[in-house]
Amino acid sequence: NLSTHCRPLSVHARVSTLTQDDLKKLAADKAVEYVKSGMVLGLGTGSTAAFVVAKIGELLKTNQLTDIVGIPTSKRTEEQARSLGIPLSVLDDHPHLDLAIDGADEVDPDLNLVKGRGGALLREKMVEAASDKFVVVVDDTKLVDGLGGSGLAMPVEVVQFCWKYNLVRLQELFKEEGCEAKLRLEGDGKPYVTDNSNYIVDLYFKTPIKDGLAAGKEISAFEGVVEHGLFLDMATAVIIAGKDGIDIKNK
Ligand code: ABF
Repeated sequence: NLSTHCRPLSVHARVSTLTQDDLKKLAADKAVEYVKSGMVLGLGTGSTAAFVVAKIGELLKTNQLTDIVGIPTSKRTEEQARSLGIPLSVLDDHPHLDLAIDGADEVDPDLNLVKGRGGALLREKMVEAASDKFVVVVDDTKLVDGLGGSGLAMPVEVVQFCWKYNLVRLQELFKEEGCEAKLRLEGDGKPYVTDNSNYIVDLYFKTPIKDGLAAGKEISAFEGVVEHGLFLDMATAVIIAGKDGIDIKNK
């Protein structure tokens, strides 16, 4: 089981300049310690999760892990896992997962999350909700006092049909939080399209969301909203890498 502790890094590691990627890899490697042979495993999306997938591929190649079935949370992750020879399946065939490991955009003190800046929120939520354990890997820049408090986006996946109608409704819903809603665009100015052929409306808050549970319910009640990036009461543990070492917070 994951236990709460802070493992200090060596003096050398502390004084040397660890990059954000080094921290992500530290968290990823720690999380992979909880992967056991025979597991059905949710494979997250994003740069931190990519380190997890790479490590699992490495352990399978050297037979330190066997009989893993990976359930990818995006086409990107599916491609990476396939290229590493990780056996893959889908929820249809493996509706029950032992463990899912994924990154996050924000983590609050109760281990509630904002996810989906990478655009994979729908598949992430489906896979992670089906897992016995959901371990989140982040560097300490992701910690916030309240969700929506980082000033960065909280994504909502919406159907393409009349997306503007839902964008306006979402912005109105969070008027008190000073919400600004924007359609996510690609570099070429075209709308970003998710793996599920939907659009993403990114919500930017001036003040954190007051009641995440109520907010999630209200967002989901809009017809045409497919999923939102509030992952509440889902993480069983969060592995946080900072300059001084790894901290593991358990639910
Ligand atoms: C996924 O990747 C997403 O839910 C989240 O948006 C993002 C985090 O990316 P990174 O690890 O690159 O910061 O986990």
